[in-house]
Amino acid sequence: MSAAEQKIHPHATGLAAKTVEAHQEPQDLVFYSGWFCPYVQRTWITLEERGIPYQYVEVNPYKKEKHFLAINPKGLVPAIEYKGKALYESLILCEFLEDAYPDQSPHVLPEDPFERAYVRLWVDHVAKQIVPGFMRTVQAQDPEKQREYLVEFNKALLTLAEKVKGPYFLGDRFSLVDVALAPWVVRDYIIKEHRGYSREAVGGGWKEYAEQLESRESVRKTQSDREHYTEIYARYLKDEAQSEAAKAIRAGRPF
Ligand SMILES: N[C@@H](CCC(=O)N[C@@H](CS)C(=O)NCC(=O)O)C(=O)O
Repeated sequence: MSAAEQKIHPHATGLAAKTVEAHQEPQDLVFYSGWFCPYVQRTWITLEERGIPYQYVEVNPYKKEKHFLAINPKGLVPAIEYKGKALYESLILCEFLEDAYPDQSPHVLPEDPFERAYVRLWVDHVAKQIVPGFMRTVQAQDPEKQREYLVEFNKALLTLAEKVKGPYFLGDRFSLVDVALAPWVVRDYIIKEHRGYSREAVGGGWKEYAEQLESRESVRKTQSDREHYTEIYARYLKDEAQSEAAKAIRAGRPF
């Protein structure tokens, strides 16, 4: 791991810093987070949406510290400890929070089995098409490749946008599809500034939907100041990042 990655800004800023401050007390659920991480933000949004009590612990996953590897052997954030037992992987954590706190409303998964499966189907689209599409567009260095990946990324967004009932994916109800996607929507200014992306160009009402996601309270409350994300993405834009995700994208491996 590069020295630069080990020296990322040490803590959340902006609105996220206030949320961190409000979650310092010990709880059954310890949330191991990295303020900068979009995968973390999924789990964090779910915790905030559902009003689940949690203790926030900041980790720099690039340091691969022993105490953290004991919680997540992959050394990735997010991870949690729930009553002393450890779990990780952002979407699995979001689903775990549904199962472990069944009486806590609201839920991000509907009750109806068809609707639940339908949500998972579109979460899968976000995970397999949209997120890798974003990363490929950011990391590509050849201008022709950048354009090609941007076209593919826009197509993946439009496919989803056409299914949005509005204001959120399922209509009035905020669901796991919105949760899974929102962290990349709030980071899309990076490809707007550097890769020619525009929300308008996607079509299908994408711009309106993206605006709903970024203004949701749980999304805003888990967001740090832009300048610190910009530092991190500068390495991705030069394809110099050494994170597991960056290496997988470079090698064309699924992540
Ligand atoms: N598939 C994982 C991805 C988590 C992930 O890649 N987290 C990054 C931070 S954004 C990390 O911990 N990186 C450390 C590394 O790559 O060594 C999830 O959904 O939770």
